[in-house]
Amino acid sequence: MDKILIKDLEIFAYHGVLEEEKQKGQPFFVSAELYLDLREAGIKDDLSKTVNYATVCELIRDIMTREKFDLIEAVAETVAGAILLNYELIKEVHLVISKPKAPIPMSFDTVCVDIVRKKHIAYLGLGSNLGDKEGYLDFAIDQLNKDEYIRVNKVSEYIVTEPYGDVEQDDFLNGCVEIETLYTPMELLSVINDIEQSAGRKRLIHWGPRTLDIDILLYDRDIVMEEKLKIPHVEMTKREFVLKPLFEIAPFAVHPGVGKTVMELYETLMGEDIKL
Ligand code: PH2
Ligand code: MG
Ligand code: MG
Repeated sequence: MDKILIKDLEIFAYHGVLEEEKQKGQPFFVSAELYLDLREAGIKDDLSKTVNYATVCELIRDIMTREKFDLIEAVAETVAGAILLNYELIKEVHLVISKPKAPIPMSFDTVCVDIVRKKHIAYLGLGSNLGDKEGYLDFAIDQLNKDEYIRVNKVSEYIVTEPYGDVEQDDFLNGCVEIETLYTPMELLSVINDIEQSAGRKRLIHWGPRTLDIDILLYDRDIVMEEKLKIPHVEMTKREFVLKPLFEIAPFAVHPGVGKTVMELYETLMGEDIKL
């Protein structure tokens, strides 16, 4: 992808673990690679189709002079997040923050942190089969959207589905959403657990009735195999109540484990050709 580069922007600031660093301050240098598509701006010679690097520099300066952090890690994290949140067009940021006058009693050129942060695309499955089912799914979408680090891009129709599995229970209302997020998979899991909790979810019976269930189905093309979190969702290829709404909003999203699109998975599950 194209990028805009800012090299060694000098900013005098007061970050450091030592009290003296917070009192006296020192120079910091910031280099940033901003990933965005520059084609249209280049063809049309139009600033509104790109980002103004001067305003990005001002944003970096404002963030670095507004607060005193202990760590350059924290400076970098905050600056990267602010750039991604403030500029819709920027999809990814590579950031180097260096501190050439760091208090190290030896000769050295500089010390720096170098991080990569990006907007991730994830697909979530929503389900409810207790109480105001539609209200709970709407609530989930609302809460996701209220989170500063999440934006809901697409919402499928809600469909009524028979309970899958052996538990006798009421029909479900299911749907899927596409989100853009700065969260890691684990952070996202914790956010959706909180949303389930605030919808009054009680974990009484495994696979039993619930006011609100939110599952991470896909997260970029990543594979996550943690004790508490498996992505892609392990059951998704077997479930019509997942694949049908997911097909509606993301037919060409790829399941990285089996290397197939949602459309192919849905066709395999249903045993028939499905039209777009
Ligand atoms: N969720 C389950 C178990 N069974 N059946 C349907 N139809 N919809 C669901 O969301 C669902 C289910 C466990 O998450
Ligand atoms: Mg579930
Ligand atoms: Mg769940």
